[in-house]
Amino acid sequence: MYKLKTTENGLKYIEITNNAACGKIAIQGAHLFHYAKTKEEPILWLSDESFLEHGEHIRGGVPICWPSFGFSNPELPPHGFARNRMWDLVNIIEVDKDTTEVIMDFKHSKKSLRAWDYKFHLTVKFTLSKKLTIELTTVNLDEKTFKFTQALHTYFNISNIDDVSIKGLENKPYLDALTNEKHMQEGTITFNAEVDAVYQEVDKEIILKDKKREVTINNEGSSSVVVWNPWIEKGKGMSGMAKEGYKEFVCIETANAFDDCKFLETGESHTIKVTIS
Ligand code: TA6
Repeated sequence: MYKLKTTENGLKYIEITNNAACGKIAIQGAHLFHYAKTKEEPILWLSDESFLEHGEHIRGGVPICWPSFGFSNPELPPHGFARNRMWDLVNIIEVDKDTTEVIMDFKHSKKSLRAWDYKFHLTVKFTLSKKLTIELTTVNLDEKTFKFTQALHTYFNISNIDDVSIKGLENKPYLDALTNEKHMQEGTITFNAEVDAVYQEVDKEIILKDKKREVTINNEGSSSVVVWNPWIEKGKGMSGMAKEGYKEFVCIETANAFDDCKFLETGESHTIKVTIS
């Protein structure tokens, strides 16, 4: 079952329910801001102070960072413009009683060409079932080659930041975005301070181990992963985040960032995909 709804603050979204899961996807940014398996705690975190207001940034869920991750393109807003624009709903397919597919797209416009002078077609396919998959495909419709970076900036709901660990990134090189230094990951990742790390050469399943459950993350078309938690001080200053909000989530972001940036020639496409279970 699915419904097109609008929040009291004017944010248009699609509400999806099937036997296996439920979800909510805002038309603005094609932003999935709720996903939970039936009778389970949400997998995705959504800030209690998130605006859910048309034109405002949604804090949580899976922001689509495109065509640039972070500040990698100084001419664009941080994390690019795709997450702030209205996408088009292409189709909703109820594959079976446990599976719903939602396809949305976003093409270049006079406005986007002013910000980023390339013609493109961006399509995202969400599959909500016992697993969540998100596939984001970029097609270069321009006569020029373009470079882009991107991330599915997933906020995972956790019991407490003190009680989680991340496996699967051991012995991977990473850039510490806080110091701009490069290191090698030793052992599992735990948290006792702000973490903002871009891992490269990622080639296997990642496991987020929480007190209450384990969540697995498998990536395709991506060899970089960003791990982020703002901790106390940074967390206090983040828009749409409560003072203690940092305790409730960790971001593990399937990306094409930094060394894992992508170049597309005319007519070429690239798909990045995350499977969360
Ligand atoms: O992905 C980590 C990061 O780049 C952090 O440095 C922090 O800026 C975070 O994204 C939040 O970004 P946002 O623009 O969503 O507030």
